Amino acid sequence: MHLRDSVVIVTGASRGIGRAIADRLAAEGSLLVLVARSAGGGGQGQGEGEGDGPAPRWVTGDVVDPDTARKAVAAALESFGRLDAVINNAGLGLRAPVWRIAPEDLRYVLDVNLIGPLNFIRAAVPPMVERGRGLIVNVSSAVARRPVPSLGGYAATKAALLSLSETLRMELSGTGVEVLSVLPGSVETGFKSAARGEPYPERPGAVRLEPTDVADRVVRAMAAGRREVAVLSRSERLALLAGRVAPGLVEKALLRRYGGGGSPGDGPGQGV
Ligand code: NJP
Repeated sequence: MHLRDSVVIVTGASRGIGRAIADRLAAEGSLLVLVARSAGGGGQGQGEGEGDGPAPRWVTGDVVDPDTARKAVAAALESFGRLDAVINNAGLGLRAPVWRIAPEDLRYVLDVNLIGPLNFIRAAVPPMVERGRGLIVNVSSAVARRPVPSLGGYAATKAALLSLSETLRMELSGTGVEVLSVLPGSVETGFKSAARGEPYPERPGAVRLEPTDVADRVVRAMAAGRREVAVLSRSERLALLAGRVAPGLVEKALLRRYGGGGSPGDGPGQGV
């Protein structure tokens, strides 16, 4: 897709990866409708950074509420006359061994990570199909494909989103509407402090991606018409590769690193 003058909705644009994507798209000349419960910190960013086009439209609301998606699509059509892409990026973490997950936490995170994107898909796909073009981008996670101790509940929500995303891509073939699934590894954002469940332990020295790394790859994948992009650090790529050759060894290494949560010494923050 051509990014200049394309009209793009980005959810979860107030900080982190969504904000970096909005900035990158603004620099490419895209016209933005940005969504979050808060409209971000102001100043540079949120699509206002380097672009010379009109200011982005903000829709403040919860992605779990279908009205937020309807308002965002209406804002795109009213302000810019069309809608080219939706980036379902808003999401929430959940950290706990599976047997300690509080059902209400998983239900809430599933709502944000799955029903949120579904609301935007339901609102955006009909006008896109009618126009014969469009792109839906769903930000899932690398853990949707690679189980990691204490991230089973979160991974389940992102695997559900990935499944929805891949099915939608097949269903829309021939309509001109494309679907891109994004699978990031660990990224340096406020994600861990916002997460439900048990606190993430400090891991000093851990190598994480920057939100701008993910934004660059997502925007390039959008322009290139890719159907999937995994954005991983070098060590994550190596672990994924090793997991194919020696799955047992990689599981043991993951258990050593993250803890299994199955013994008294394996409580939150231990074994990492
Ligand atoms: O997270 P964070 P990231 N309704 O917490 C918004 C996935 N991912 O940028 O509403 C509407 O910095 C929130 O804004 P606000 C991850 O699952 C990440 O790291 O004002 N908006 C903020 O703008 C997620 O899908 C990592 O609080 C809601 C944004 O979402 C995406 O990447 C690894 C909302 C969250 O910003 C972006 O995450 C991975 C709601 N109910 C996948 N709830 C990683 N960081 O390591 C939240 O594999 N937001």
